[in-house]
Amino acid sequence: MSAKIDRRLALQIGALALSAAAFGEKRAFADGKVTQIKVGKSADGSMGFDPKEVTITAGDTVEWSNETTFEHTVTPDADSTGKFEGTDSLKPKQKYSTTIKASADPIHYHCDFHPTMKGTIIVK
Ligand SMILES: [Cu+2]
Repeated sequence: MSAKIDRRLALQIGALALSAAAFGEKRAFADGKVTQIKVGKSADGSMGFDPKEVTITAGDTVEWSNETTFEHTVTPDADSTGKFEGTDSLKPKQKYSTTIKASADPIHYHCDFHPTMKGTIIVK
């Protein structure tokens, strides 16, 4: 490979890296913000979701993380089926994130293993 071709290749790689960086920034902006919810422990110490209720903008991402030593699920209630997929078992230290689309009604979800664990997502 000649030095001339080497230099051309280096320029192309540089341009590619620049456009990837620009794309990355644009994408992060378009994806909206990430709202985090702890799974298993409520603010009051009981088993639940923390925060119990979040208000987000359509297109935002919600990320649940299991910070307990128990398995839980993040499952849409019957009235919110199809609003997001949800999980089977979310094991300790596992995370689940999904993008939430517009929803006129509040989205309700629960944990299949612990019926008292309930959460709400309000989409503005
Ligand atoms: Cu649970």
